[in-house]
Amino acid sequence: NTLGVAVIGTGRMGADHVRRIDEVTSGARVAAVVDIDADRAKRIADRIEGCTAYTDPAAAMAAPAVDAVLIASPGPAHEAALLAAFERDLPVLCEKPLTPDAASTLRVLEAEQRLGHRRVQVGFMRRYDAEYLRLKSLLAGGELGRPLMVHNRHRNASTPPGFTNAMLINDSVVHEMDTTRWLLDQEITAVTVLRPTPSGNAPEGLDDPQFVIFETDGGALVDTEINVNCRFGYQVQAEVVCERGTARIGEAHSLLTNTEGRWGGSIAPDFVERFEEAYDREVQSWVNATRRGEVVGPSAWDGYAAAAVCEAGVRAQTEGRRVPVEMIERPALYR
Ligand code: ISE
Repeated sequence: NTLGVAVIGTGRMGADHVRRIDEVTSGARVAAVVDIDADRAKRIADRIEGCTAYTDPAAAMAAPAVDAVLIASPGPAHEAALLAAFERDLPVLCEKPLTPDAASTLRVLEAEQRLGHRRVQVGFMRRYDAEYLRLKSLLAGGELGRPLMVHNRHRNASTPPGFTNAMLINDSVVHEMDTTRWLLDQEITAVTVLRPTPSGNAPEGLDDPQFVIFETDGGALVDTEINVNCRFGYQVQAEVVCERGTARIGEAHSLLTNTEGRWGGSIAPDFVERFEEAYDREVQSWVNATRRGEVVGPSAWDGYAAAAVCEAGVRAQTEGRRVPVEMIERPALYR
């Protein structure tokens, strides 16, 4: 029972997921690709046996060969695709953000609750990164004591054209929102954003870097340096400060060289490379669970919680003050 997957959106992430399912993932095949650019969809479909190109997500989902859906279109297109998948009760892996704001994410939560069972896994891939997994199990084991603070660094070499201050929160810092909730098993209760004088590398209209602070309901403080035009590469690091020690990941010391009086290693250029194995594990885990008839991983509730924190984050950024996070109570389906 090979899982026939429809991949919606063939941009950077979508095209990478098509390659992954075609070449890396076991137990699944790409049965359909969807893109508003018909030529692009067809070019990709033509390279894969038994794969059909579509421009309309709902039409792809209606195809008998399609058993599950991977949504990798731009965020504003997610809600319609999710609701179409629910209509056919198809399992979904949806790239982050689940939807672009808390109100639309709530509509998705309500629709999934009407189905009566979970259908969605959200693509917070850091939860599948080997180093984050080790950090999570170390914290859960309790030997370092209670986490007091987390220091995150989130650096991109550069941003695509049109990247805005709001995207800095919604597309980038959203990952730290999710890893904070997941690592600490706490909810974020308030967000503050501070900004230094922008870097000379910052494109017009973007204040880069920024410094984002979360408070949690467990009394922890979490800071994130978000620095998305650092030029030198893609770097994601986290240090958790606990009562009896600290734990740090993201140093990327898998290969160290000594030469010409210097020591060093290399830095991945982008997230597709840095998190390649995490994406592989994420998609394989989704496929395995789906074939067993189960839903695992970050849920639509996690997508909603992140969206609620994003909303507070964008307000904190524009209003220049500490903004409390407003969230509904966790529905029974997600407990
Ligand atoms: C991008 O959308 C991602 O999800 C990357 O993980 C993040 O590092 C980047 O800043 C975002 O733009």
